[in-house]
Amino acid sequence: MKIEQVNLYHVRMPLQSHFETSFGRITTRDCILLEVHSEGVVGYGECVADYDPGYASETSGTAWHILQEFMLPEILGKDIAQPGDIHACLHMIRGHQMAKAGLEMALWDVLGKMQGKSLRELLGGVRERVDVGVSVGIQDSISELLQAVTDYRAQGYGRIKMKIKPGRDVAEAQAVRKALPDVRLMVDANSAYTLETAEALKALDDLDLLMIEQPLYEDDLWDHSKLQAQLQTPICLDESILSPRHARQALEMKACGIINIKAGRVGGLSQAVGIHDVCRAQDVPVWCGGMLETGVGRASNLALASLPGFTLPGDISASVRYYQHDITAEVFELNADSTITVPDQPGLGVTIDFDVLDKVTLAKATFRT
Ligand code: OSB
Ligand code: MG
Repeated sequence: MKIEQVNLYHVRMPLQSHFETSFGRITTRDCILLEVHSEGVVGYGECVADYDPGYASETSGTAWHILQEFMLPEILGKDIAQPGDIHACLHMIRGHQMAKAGLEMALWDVLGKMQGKSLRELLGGVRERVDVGVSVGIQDSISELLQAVTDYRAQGYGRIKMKIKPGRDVAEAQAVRKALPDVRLMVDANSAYTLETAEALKALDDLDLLMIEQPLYEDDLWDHSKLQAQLQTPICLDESILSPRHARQALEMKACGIINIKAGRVGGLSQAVGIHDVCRAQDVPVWCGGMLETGVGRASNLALASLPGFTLPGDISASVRYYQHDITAEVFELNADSTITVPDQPGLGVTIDFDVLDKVTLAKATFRT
């Protein structure tokens, strides 16, 4: 794949409803859409860095800067055999996983279109539909939370994740468990606790939760290990795991029992598959996390989640949960069995709706050899 031209679109999408986590509330979602031109084929990738550095240190602004100044000059004109090979070209760029992952995703789309293979086929996925759940933000009151989760349950979601933060955790989870005794339930703290404040989380052990996601700071592997020893509920790491090495170390330390894999957070699909492989070799379950992606990133997540080790439902909800008008012509719908069907067309299997893209694009730039 000769990389001849890359177009960047800074996109800002209005969310259907606000999304609140322990690090803040958003009403719009930023991303960068990458459009790679190679030998007559055009592929798309989504860089999932948000406008603000709340979830991770990368932002749409830093990703644009790093892509423009460092990554694209390095990659333009290169002939790449496999999408994961870009990391050898970019080895002098530390961090910036989400920027790298967006570029890698576009190359997977190009490769699939050239070879007439879906991303699922290219990655070795084994399922045609994948189990999914919905991630519910922190609500203004417990009654609004109960309304939100029962609505999602009625729509067919069999797994619900609720966002928590100190002071908005145990009572909320107890209320949801009481209202939905059979739902597969879990919580996500997005690094809002310390070992001391996490004492409160021990009460969650009575609620039959699937897992507690990322209670402590992202660089606190060791403290997660101490906390896991005090909890029955498995800890799942999200923010802490940026590479297959981190995954191995976290498992060696018993810092978690489950890993959330987001291709963006770990530098791309090839590293995501690498983490999947590390976990699968040790029978550690993984699942596909989400970053409120557009249809482009959602297609990539569905393909990733079709790999055999993804045995828990992913944060991959139907398109309408996020956006009224998505930038892809394809709309992802929830099947009656709480699954979403994995695209089977070449590459990501999605087409861009340029009328919508135009309306949500804040800035566009073209880079050529
Ligand atoms: O921590 O999993 C997270 C969204 C943005 C940033 C971080 C997270 C999330 C979600 C939403 O939980 C998952 C989704 O539905 O895309
Ligand atoms: Mg998370």
